[in-house]
Amino acid sequence: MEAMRILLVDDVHLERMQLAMRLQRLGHVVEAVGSGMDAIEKYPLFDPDLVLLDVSMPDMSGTEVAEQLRIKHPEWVPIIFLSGHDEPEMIAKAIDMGGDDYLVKPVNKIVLASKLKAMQRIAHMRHQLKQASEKLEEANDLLSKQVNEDGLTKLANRRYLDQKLEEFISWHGRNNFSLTMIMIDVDHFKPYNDHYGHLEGDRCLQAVAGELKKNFSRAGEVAARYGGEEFVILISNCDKTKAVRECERLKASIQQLEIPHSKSTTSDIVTVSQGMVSWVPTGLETKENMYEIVDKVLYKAKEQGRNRFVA
Ligand code: GH3
Ligand code: MG
Ligand code: MG
Ligand code: MG
Repeated sequence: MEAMRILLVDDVHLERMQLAMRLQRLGHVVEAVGSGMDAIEKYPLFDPDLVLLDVSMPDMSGTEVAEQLRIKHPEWVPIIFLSGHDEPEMIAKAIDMGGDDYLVKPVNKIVLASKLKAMQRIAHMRHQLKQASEKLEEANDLLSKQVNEDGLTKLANRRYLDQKLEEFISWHGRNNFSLTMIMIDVDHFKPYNDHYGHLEGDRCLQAVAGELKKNFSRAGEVAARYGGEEFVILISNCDKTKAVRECERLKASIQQLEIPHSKSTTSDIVTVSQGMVSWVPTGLETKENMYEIVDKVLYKAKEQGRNRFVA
């Protein structure tokens, strides 16, 4: 069994020191304090597995200390009371006040050692429980991240985009703010894949996504993979004038990647087309409607020669 961290609280210096020594000899780590106030202060710093608590102390009784500890620290750490009294009523009261056990002073060596063993079992279970719940929390965090993330590009996925678009529509509708939505499609991506291979195609999408992430990661901005080689950007509280600048910026940032594309009839590097809409939602628009509208605008950009945006 592993050693415990024991917080020992007793106002009588000699008794405290003797007991501390015995506990240390049994292999435990001991923090010994002489008053209830000190115990309450030390508790969170020391993070004990067990508290040995003298009942009768001048400033604050052991039962009062136990009560306070139980209120302040909901995670249950065993408390064993120490007392010169062995009346049943005293024992019953101490347990009622949040104690787990009761030892009569002077504490018998054998009794002490065996009670400590029982407490070690509890400490061991507590540690295991804590580890398990930490692991569970980690797994939960990972899962909730994965649920909203596109595996290839690490951008937000369609699921997250759908959810945000609905939220944005109703929020901007309520507050009368402009919302901007940009749909982006990689130009001539099928010939890119055919010529350079699917793996290189994936790398190209990752590079494009990297630029989207870089350019649209502020609060109120969402960069997501809509599907295939298509992406959608949402920009909160953004009107058309500002949105045009964003589209220009994005076009330039994709171009500066200078990814060679020998099969493009638009350029000799990878380019994108963008369809953009900026509007003040009524709040009644559906996400399906908006995808359809922005897709039509994107189609115009394709028709007009690609590597451009249409608003
Ligand atoms: P346009 O300029 O009109 O957009 O032409 P395009 O060739 O880009 O259009 P099209 O929609 O015909 O081609 C899209 C291609 O994107 C086809 C598909 O194989 C490829 N694609 C979709 N998702 C992925 C992916 O995850 N990885 C790779 N490597 N290719 C993908
Ligand atoms: Mg005392
Ligand atoms: Mg496409
Ligand atoms: Mg395309």
